[in-house]
Amino acid sequence: MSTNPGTRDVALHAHGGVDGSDVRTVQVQKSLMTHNDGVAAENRTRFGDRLVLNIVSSPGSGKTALMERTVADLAETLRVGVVVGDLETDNDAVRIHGAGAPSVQIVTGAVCHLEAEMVARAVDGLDVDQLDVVVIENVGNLVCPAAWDLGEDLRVTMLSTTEGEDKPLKYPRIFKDADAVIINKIDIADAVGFDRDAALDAVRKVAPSATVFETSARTGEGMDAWTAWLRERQAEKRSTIAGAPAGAGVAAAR
Ligand SMILES: Nc1nc2c(ncn2[C@@H]2O[C@H](COP(=O)(O)OP(=O)(O)O)[C@@H](O)[C@H]2O)c(=O)[nH]1
Ligand SMILES: [Mg+2]
Repeated sequence: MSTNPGTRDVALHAHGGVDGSDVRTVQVQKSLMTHNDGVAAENRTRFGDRLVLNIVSSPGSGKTALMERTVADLAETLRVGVVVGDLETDNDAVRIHGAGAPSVQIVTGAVCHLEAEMVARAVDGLDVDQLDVVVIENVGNLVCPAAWDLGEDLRVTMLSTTEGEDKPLKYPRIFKDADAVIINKIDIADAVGFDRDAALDAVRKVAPSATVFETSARTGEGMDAWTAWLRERQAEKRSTIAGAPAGAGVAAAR
């Protein structure tokens, strides 16, 4: 067991014994979250005026496919680097690299979400100064990643047409904090009997202020609106930080 309160060993092994164990577990978890929030703040400082996204969804919604297209579509205008989290394999980092962007894979083993410290270590493998946008593809999961700030500016939650329209209602926490919600795989919406109105209603109910995109990472439909939004957010962050007093180059914490 590690002595560092921010390591996963503590969280994994902190499930106590019998009497009083619940209280102890809560305290450890709290300290873990406090530690995480501190590292997330350091990440935010380190990212400077780069736009940083945290993309979350169920496994297989199309996060990596969307990123492959996004980095290719933005190649002329923005330099994008990608950090990818998965329980095993570096398949996704290889795919992103194949699409033309630097990428770093975090292999989390048994951990079902990324933490700020994992991102801090991964970012050592990216030449951040040479980037305009950093995308963090979180581990595929609609529950665990919700609580962990990674130092991002924007959280993007993805839902695909094959998952069922009510996912935002069933997993509200991960949708309610989203700055954008992407409904992906619209190319097969009809084939899978996707009820678009019901899905949009569910998203609006849980995340009324999120910007909603409907995309197909397969055909490219909807990509223009998504990449235009990213360019706007990136320009906005850059100008906000350029206009901030010296030394204040830190975006507000989420
Ligand atoms: N038809 C269709 N398939 C897609 C789309 N986006 C991703 N996929 C497929 O869905 C599967 C999972 O995609 P992937 O990008 O690995 O999902 P991730 O686990 O969220 O990163 C792959 O077989 C993709 O080719 C899409 O927009 N339309
Ligand atoms: Mg992926």
